[in-house]
Amino acid sequence: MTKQTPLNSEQRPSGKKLGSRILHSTGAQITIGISAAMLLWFCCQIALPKKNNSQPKQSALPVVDEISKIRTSTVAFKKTKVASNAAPGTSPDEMVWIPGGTFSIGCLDPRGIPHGGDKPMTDARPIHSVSVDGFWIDTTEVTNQQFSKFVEATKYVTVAEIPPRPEDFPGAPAENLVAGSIVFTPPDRPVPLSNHLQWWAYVPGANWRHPLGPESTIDEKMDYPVVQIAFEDAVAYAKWAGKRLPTEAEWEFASRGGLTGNVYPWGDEFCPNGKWMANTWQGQFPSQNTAEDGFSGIAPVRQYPPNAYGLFDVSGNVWEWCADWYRPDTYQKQKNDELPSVNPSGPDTSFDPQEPGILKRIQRGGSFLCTEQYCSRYILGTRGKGEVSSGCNHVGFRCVQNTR
Ligand SMILES: [Ca+2]
Ligand SMILES: [Ca+2]
Repeated sequence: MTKQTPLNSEQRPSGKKLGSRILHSTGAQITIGISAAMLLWFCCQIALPKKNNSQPKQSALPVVDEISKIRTSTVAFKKTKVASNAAPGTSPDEMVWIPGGTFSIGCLDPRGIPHGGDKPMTDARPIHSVSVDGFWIDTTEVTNQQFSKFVEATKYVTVAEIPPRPEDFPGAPAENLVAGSIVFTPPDRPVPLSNHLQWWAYVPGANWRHPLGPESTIDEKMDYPVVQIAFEDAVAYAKWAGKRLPTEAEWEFASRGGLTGNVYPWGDEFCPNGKWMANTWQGQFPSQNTAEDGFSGIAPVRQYPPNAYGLFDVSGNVWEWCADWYRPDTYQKQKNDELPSVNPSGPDTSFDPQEPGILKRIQRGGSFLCTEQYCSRYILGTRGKGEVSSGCNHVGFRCVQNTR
């Protein structure tokens, strides 16, 4: 077991360990089997793997604590240079052309700014220059309607719909090897934010068709983003659609809308002129959701103003898978020229010191569960991460495409 500090929003449950523990648990309710001892959480997310993954070779991390350096530094964001690449043809349906260019990726320590939260976001530094070529990007998160067409055409079965295999969880009681996924289950009273078990549960039968469990449905929610999607599910959809997942550099370039160092996709103020710009969380997390922004859960796409590139919901609503493996030192390596900074695709291994051995890809933008009390990753430049085999009811994706 990884050494664990008191749980906080920088931590998330170990996918493999959580899955293993759940599946090994006994008793009528599978969620009882989750215990804090094997949880490592990150932001508002949780993980359940389909199978044991082999861990890529890991390299040592530099000791980086540059918070004070960043705060006192004049180094920040160099002006974004948007390329003049014309779109190579007419836009594919519901996509927009991003001409690419050079921009400063990452974020400053957001602590102290309104809605900035209490996390230093050290893995989003050093801020450094990155260049990306032009690409098309979906204007919205992939919707249930879009994903339904994919499933109808291919008969694709998502990870959450497949029962865990006994060989992947040796010794687990057969009755625990049931298909399902992770669902936000808020307590009815305030709870310390140190124990994520109080608002997450593994729900048998939860999947993209039934995001909150077997009784839930998407029948009237075709314009909502699809959720309960593992990384490989998103990749399969993208391939079918002739698209791919964005790199985190592409995602961030597009989300900044041509601006420089903006805190949010729309600018630097969370609610300019009192207007809600994204679906996040208001109230005391996780028990009180005042939904002042209009939605207590996921919103249909396009309910808030788009950014300057016409992208909706890049911050908030649902997290969005990106193609890159997660490592906390990716940006340092890019800055050091140990990794490319032109069309960067991230490291070739995954490593999260909070959960060594768990394979994670990048997720971006935060979700309807994000709040400065717990996870402020609606702030641009911040980086999320998710265990690759895990879905959740606040994780979705959008796609990119290079040419028509
Ligand atoms: Ca909301
Ligand atoms: Ca989003």
